[in-house]
Amino acid sequence: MTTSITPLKQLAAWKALEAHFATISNTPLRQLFAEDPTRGERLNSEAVGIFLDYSKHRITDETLKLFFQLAEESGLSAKIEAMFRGDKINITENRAVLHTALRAPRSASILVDGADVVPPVHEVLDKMAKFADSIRSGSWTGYTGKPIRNIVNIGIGGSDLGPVMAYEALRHYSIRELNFRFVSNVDGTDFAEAVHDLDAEETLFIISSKTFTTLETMTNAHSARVWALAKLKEHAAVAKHFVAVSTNAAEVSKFGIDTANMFGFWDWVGGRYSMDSAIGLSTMVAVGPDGFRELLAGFHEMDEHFRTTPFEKNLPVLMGLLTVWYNNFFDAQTVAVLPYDQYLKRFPAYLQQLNMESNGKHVTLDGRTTDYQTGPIIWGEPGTNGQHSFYQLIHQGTKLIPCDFIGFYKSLNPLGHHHNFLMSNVFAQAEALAFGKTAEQVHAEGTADWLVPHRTFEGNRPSSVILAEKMTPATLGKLVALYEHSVFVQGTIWQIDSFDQWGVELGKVLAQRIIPELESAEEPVLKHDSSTNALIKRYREHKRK
Ligand code: G6Q
Repeated sequence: MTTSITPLKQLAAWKALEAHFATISNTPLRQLFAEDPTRGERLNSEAVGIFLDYSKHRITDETLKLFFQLAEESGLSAKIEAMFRGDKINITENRAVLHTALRAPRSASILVDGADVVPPVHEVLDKMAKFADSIRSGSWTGYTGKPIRNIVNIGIGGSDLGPVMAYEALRHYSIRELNFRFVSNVDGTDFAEAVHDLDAEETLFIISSKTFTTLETMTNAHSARVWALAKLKEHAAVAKHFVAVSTNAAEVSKFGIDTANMFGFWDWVGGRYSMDSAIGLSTMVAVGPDGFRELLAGFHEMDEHFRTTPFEKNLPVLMGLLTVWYNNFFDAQTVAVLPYDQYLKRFPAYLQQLNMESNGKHVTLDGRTTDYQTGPIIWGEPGTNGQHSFYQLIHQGTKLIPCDFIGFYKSLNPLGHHHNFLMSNVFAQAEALAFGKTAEQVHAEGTADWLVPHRTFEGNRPSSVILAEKMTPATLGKLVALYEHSVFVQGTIWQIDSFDQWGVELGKVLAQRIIPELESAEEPVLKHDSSTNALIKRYREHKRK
């Protein structure tokens, strides 16, 4: 536990923000834009090829000034340095938080407990590159001599969401001769459907698990071994069809995987921050070692921007502080992330874990219960699909939902007018949310009186627009790092540990207790609450029928 921290609500900047909020909370964006014709050109920042327009937020220069002051009073600069330096800022697990070291150049040096972590990072990257090249070139063959055509990543949570998201995002750059599948759920359907049309002789499993003890992953890994050996027969085949990504060499070799085919990482890499560690092995096989290094370079550029840029121009700082503004002052419960790029279809799901597992906490670093809201709910779908379903609620519902629109100047698949149509929707949605349509305007269109309120849009719904050149490995790295650091900024303001995840433990422990109660031949003596007891009994009865 750290020494006591001045509670957030007692900080001078927080109090000033409360007073300031009272003065501007009802000011419409229409008015803010009318009063300052330069607003749309002024309130933006561009760095490392990422452009952020934050002019359509319910803020003034005063709001920003107070938030930068809040960031200072919260010690954000020192916290950033502490993270990059490798201090053990994950205090409840006594760990350094060094995903930034995973993308540090070879020439860098970062010490954890006196040892430089950069050389081992590059050793693993080099080993991954050799392996990826051998699969891509066909020189790594299966046990019966056939080249590998299918890669199945088995992992869950941080060992799945990053690889899936990155594979989808970088599909344009991926080797088309290989099929990639991802199995995460302990529901047998996930595994069965993933392999039903695959030939075990041509299939390689990457078992991705930091601990190599996770129930879902190990259950799927064992089923994969049974499935593969049903065709390949010899146990020796495991070495040619299974590799592991893990920190646990003992469990990896117990499973039967040669540790020569194990790719390591370290306890200072959190699961949800691990897509650029060896957990990204499937990504590297897909896009090749050069593509993966480009991805890492993109991450690193954003890291450097975050570490060195004054708050006023710092993209993750701006985004993080804006999230706090709506979360804590406007009582917004969620943030919608709306990528207008089909390749980013899994990005909102990825960000769900990144944000919600990091900042879904209610105890501060010094052990107090927060008397304010922390992490928002993250959700979203790629545009324009959402416009034909849930956008209605964002435009005319009763909830305030800040939106992040993400778009690109260029499409990787230029096709007639598609891209202009797509991007026109980004600009139109942000415009409609901010400025709406007044009753006068609706009236002037000849709408019947009784229908006017239904067709009026009050506007004043905030959004950010994030633009970049096109989807590339480097762009993806920059975008992910942008959100990672924004999450860090939010966690710093809220005084929580963004890097632990105790909240996922209890359910896991209880499931372990219930498994034998579902499987035992004899009727178990159930000692849960009456609802859980009844559900277990009912399940056993129906399973038997
Ligand atoms: C992420 C979490 C969690 C973790 C999974 C998988 O930050 O710690 O999502 O990644 O539980 O864990 P293993 O990689 O150990 O199987």
